[in-house]
Amino acid sequence: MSSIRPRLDNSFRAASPMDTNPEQRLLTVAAAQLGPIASLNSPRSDVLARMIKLLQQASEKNVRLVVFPELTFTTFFPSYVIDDPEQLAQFFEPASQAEPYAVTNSLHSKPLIDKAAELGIDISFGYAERWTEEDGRVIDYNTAVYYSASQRRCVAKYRKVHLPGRYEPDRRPGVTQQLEKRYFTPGNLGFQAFRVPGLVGKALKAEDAKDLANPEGTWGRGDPIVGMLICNDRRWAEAWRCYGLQGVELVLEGYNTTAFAPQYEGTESEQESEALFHHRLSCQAGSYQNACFSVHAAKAGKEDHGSLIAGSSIVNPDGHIVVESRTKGDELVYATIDLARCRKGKGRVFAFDKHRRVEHYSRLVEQVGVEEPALL
Ligand code: ING
Repeated sequence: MSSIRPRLDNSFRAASPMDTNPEQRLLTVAAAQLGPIASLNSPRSDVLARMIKLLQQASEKNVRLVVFPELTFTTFFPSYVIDDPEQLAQFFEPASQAEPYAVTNSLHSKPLIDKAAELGIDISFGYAERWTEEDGRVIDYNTAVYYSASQRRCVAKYRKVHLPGRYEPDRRPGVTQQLEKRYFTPGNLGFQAFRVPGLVGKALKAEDAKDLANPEGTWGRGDPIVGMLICNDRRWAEAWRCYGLQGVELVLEGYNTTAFAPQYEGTESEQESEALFHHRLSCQAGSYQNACFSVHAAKAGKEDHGSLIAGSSIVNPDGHIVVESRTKGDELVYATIDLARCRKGKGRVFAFDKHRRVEHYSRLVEQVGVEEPALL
């Protein structure tokens, strides 16, 4: 073919009227991948030291936001049958209406919070939350929080909605357990996006926008819009879309994903590569279909209960993996992203207001399981 086909990237594509050149909203973000936390009684101080070391590395790379894994302080204990309530309690951080973010004062996490504040780095991290209701009822959640260094406080909490696995242990010998339905209650906070202050320059504030006639004129100009997911949530398009319908620009997600389980089909390497494929597929599809960046932080490697995939990554609004971890150990996976790149997808292919036909979507919220068409 004689004619030179223009390369796909932007530099060759003639600017179209759609291509307003929005101001850049640059931000350096990172996934702090943790290697294995071997056992049920791995010393917390060791884990904290590893996390603080990753924060220090982040600071040297001018990273402003670090995402830590799901249940980041301990081994993935839902892989164990833990019948002793005392032993189970040690994995949980108490919280209540009086102190919804007590975790930041816990000896298990305060050194991390203090380091984040000192370095001026926002962090999100997952942990097991033991919530005491006003009436004294205790409810256990698989939770993540967002800590704003500039505000010196947590500004958001998310509780994992999609709990995989089962309630009753699988009593077959040698199987890998997945007991999140046993240890946690499905999250009750929904998928609430939130804005994070202090991360991008010249963010439009409500005060300055109050006399703007057209609210769409503020889209993509305020403080970054963030949503949090936890592990299995990333496999559910509904969860991503709830954030997409809030204009999300950055989804943060930590995970512990089994690489191999003896009860499933396939060799260790076959299962691990399939698990990595489905992890990437979920993250890339979610980002692309909601025109947002996403940051994914694994707890990876061989823990006493079994092995977990790595694959920590940063994905862009076109669904491309910008950067991915190269090891199964502690590793900072970082990139400078331009949140303005969300505007193309949000204004064209996924301009939800122009293209969605909600009159046909009722099954999505009226049905839980499959209802097949009648047999012929
Ligand atoms: N772990 C796994 C995850 O969703 C899983 C559970 C693995 C479900 C593979 C389906 C397939 O990544 C957690 N912690 O949710």
